[in-house]
Parts: sequence; structure tokens; C-alpha cells
Amino acid sequence: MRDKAKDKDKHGAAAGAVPERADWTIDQGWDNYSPQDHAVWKTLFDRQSSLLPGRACDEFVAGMRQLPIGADAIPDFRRLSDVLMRQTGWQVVAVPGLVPDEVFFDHLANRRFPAGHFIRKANELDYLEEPDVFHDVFGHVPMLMNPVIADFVQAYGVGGLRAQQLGVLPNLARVYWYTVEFGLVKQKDGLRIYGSGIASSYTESVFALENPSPNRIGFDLERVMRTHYRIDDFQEVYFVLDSLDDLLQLAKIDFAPIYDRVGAASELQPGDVLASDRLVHRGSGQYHRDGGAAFPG
Ligand code: HBI
Ligand code: FE
Repeated sequence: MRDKAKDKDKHGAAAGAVPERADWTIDQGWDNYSPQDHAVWKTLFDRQSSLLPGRACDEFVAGMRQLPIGADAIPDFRRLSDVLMRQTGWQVVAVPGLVPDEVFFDHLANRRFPAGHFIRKANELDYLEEPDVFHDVFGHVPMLMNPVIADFVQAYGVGGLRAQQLGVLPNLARVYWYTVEFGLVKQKDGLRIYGSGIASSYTESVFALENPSPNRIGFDLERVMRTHYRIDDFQEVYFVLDSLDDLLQLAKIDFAPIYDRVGAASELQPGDVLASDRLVHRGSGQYHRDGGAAFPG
């Protein structure tokens, strides 16, 4: 799972945080990372690198292979941006943590991916309050090397600014959550991870693909827009694309009539199943019925 909601203001940024710059970017300060920081990165990197083969989608593996991302040190965003810019026109900019929605959307709309500059502590490897450099760089950057995801995330930024004005941001945020963060995709050799929240999580990389508890449902835009999600535990449902190219259609259609239809429909709980759902796997729901994660607090 991703970040547990801290006391955040309505946009998600740490309540009361004051940015250095209007766009909330900061210098990554690569030289300031301690040996402990790099050691935590190595632990996380080595765990995922042994876990993801056969679980991460081909596009994730291909993107990672072309990037200066390795075990021994937290990557330098300037070197990531050099490669990313040539491949899909994106760059990685450092931020202190969650930034206000409109700041986040403006960066994405301009192909700037805001990545947390900090890394979690050794005693909290599987518990994230906010996206740190491992979630953002290991999880998101390899997928931004893929042209379809690169276009889709930029379209999300453009769409986010508009959704805010239309007052339908929660509906659009669910689309990002159930794709870019927690999406699964079908491959010839089985279900694979493309969502960054899963790819950067040791425990959820297994749960999302192999645990019998969650539902796995064929992606449908309106269905996803209506469906609440969990921020404090594994997801109760994962939506499955037949191909990443299915996201290209989403970046092209006009969401306004869809927002209207979704607004008139009932909202759905994460564990709900509809007769109209294309069920890939009907979950038992056992994990969440048993109370979910054993995380404190
Ligand atoms: N800020 N740095 C950062 N990373 C995020 O993923 C992020 C954010 N601010 C807002 C946000 N996500 C979500 O609230 C929007 O996607 C809706
Ligand atoms: Fe993320």
C-alpha cells in the first residue's frame, strides 16, 4: 500500500508545509544522502529486483534496463532526466513530499515528475507515510520510459487541473490510483504489475498477483471512476488492462459526459462486485475480513 494519510491539508501536502519555491521543487541534494540512506535504497532495490522477474510487466523491465538505476546508490535525478528526456520528454524533479494537487498536476502536465527526495528509514521498510524516492524513482520512472504511460500521465496532469475546476477530482484520482499506482495488465504469460505502488512494494507485489483475497476485474473507466480505494492497506480490488495501449484511448476521449454519467451513478466500495464486471478473479475477501494489515496506528 502507499502512504498512510497523515494530517494533510485538503490537497494532500503536509499540513502547514511552506514551499521553498512556488512549484514546490527543491534541489535533490544528492551529496547529502548518508551511507545509511544508500543502504536502505540497496535493501529495497535488491528485494524488488529478486521479486519482480515474472511479476513486473515487460514494459517495466525494459524501462528499468535503460535507466541509470542500480543497487549501490540512490539515483541522481539529473542523470535520470537525461535518459528520460531523450526517451519520452519527461524529467524528474525533487520535492519534499506530497505537494498540493494543482502543483502536482501542473508538473505532470509539463512532463515533470515530482519525486520525493527523501528515503524511508531502515525500521520502516514496508510502511510509507508519503511517497519517498524509492516509491517514486523505482516505481514510477521505469514506466515513464514507456510512451503510452508517458502520454497517459501527462494527460492525467492536464485532466486533473480541469477535473478540479469541474469539482470531479475524486473520480479522476481513482483512475490514476487504479492504473498508474495499482494497475495490473494481462500478458501472454499471465497477469503482470505495471502500477508503481505495487512494483515498489515488497509485500503488495506478491499480494496483488497471488493472494486469493482481492478481486481482479477487467478495467472499465466508469467502473473505476465510481470505486473508492484504500490508502492504508492492500487494495481490495485490482483492475486489469488487456494491454497498456488501452490507456491511450483514455488520453483521447472527452471525460465531461463520463463525469456526468458517473455523477448520476452510485459510488462503489472497494470490495463491491457488479454483475456487469468482467471478472478475472472473484476474490474471497478473506484478508480484509480478517482485519487487513497488522500495521500499528
Ligand atoms: N504529490 N509528490 C506528490 N506525489 C503524488 O503522488 C501526489 C502528490 N500530490 C497530490 C496527489 N498525489 C494526489 O492527491 C493526486 O493524484 C490526486
Ligand atoms: Fe506514486
